[in-house]
Amino acid sequence: MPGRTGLPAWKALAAHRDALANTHLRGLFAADPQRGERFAVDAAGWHLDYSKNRIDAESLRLLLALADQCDLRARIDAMWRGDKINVTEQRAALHIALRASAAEEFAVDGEDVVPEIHATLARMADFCARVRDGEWKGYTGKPIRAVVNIGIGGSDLGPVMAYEALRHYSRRDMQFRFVSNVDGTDFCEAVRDLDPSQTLFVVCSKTFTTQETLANAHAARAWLLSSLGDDRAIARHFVAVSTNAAEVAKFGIDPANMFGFRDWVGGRYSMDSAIGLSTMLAIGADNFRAMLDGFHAMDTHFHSAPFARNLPVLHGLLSIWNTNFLGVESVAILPYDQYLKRFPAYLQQLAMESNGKQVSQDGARVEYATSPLYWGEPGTNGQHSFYQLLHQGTRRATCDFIGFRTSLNPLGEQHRLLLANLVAQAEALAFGKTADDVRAEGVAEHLVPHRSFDGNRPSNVLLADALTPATLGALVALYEHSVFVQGVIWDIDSFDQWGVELGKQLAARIVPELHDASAPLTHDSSTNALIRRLRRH
Ligand code: G6Q
Repeated sequence: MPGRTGLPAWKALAAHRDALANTHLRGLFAADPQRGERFAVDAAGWHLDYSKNRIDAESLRLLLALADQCDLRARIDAMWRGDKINVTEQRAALHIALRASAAEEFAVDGEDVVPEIHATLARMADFCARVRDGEWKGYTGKPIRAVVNIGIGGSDLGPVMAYEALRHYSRRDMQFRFVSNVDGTDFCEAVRDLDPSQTLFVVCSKTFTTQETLANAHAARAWLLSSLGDDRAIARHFVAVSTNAAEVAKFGIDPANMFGFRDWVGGRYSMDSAIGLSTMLAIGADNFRAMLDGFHAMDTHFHSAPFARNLPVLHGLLSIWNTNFLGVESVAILPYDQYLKRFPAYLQQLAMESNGKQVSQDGARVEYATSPLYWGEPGTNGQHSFYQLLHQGTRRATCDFIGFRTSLNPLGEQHRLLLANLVAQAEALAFGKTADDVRAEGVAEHLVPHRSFDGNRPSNVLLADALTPATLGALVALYEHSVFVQGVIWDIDSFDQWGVELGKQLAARIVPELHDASAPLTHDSSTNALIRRLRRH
């Protein structure tokens, strides 16, 4: 089988890109008055307008042919079957089972995993109800009023993003904090105004061996015991979410207070597993289930819709077009909703840890670009900062604008202002402003180049009616599947993360070297000098 760049569709796309080189979005829209409606798709409460990408009907036809030639359908079926599609770790990637209905079956190694998932959800719901109702008491008999999630990476970014996104639906008489960084500042600032007797720690770690999480969990235990003074308090103030019952017990958390999941849930795909316990504590079990239903609706669409009308497939293929054929290097995630302020950070991990790889599944170096960089901020704030580069810079980025028709906090005209800005930015990027238009406004000739906009800069617009648990779930599932589609086209394992290992190993070696000033240093001269400098201070 030829490598990806040798596939007929890949070659045809390269030729097609050259043929489109002088085409501007202005021309494409002028030639097809229906383009805005034609290049759009709806699924699971979301509307994707992808018409402002530099594509025509032939580009789409060729991208869909590329999906076929990369066996996308077979790879989706393999995911659904629970095959070990995470080849380097020999694991299934079956996060779709986390949101399956009780009537469905998903098997790993011949065992249906859905009953266990629903049993865990029921335990989580029962626990959350008891904490929220005040029935679950702290060691001194007071109800819990603060929840501190301790975890990092996939055990933090999903929970904190979901909490912030769904804050509107959360208990306002409780505090929710998220501690991830091994920097002691993170923990100290998170707990400084909390009452230990009313604080519950949720220690989230799939492996329960992660250095940062264990350091923070030990700090939490010391903080709690310095106030409550009795080891028996741990059982009332600590719960764990993990796959590793032995390590949880070793830490001193009663396995009865542990919520489990399985190794076929990748960290960055785990916010809808038991790792979502803090989310459920905040929004309640019914809202959590509504979020799972949103995930499930997008899963069903992804699995069953023809590729030409399939939202995650089209979204993923457009990223391939922009990355591999138009040379775009980054994707700006621009939610026009303040509640989604952590969504860009969440997506950074989802996309870049999944597809930031340089070898194909069989270990050969790839000869094409893989994941672009992801970054972003909520609009309209970003407009007053980095949008300058998006409009007139020499670096090419694509933008995903995300917005909601209605606001959860209507405030006079403000939602209309917000939405007008979203729509205007996508329009400005696509169509720009020609030098002639600028001159016609009477601008002095020497300023014309400064005030012209080339346009022809691609973007997607994603709209839903309102930010609800269900639309959030569907949005996350859309990106999960888009990332998978891109990984299939790039022929990489989107579910491992070996690239994070080396830094961890080197840090483990340096910790004792910082501690012991007499330890010989055998690194390079820069690393040695930095360690000596840090020892002095
Ligand atoms: C995610 C990664 C990584 C992981 C963290 C935390 O896909 O695997 O971000 O989530 O390293 O790991 P633990 O949950 O095991 O502490």
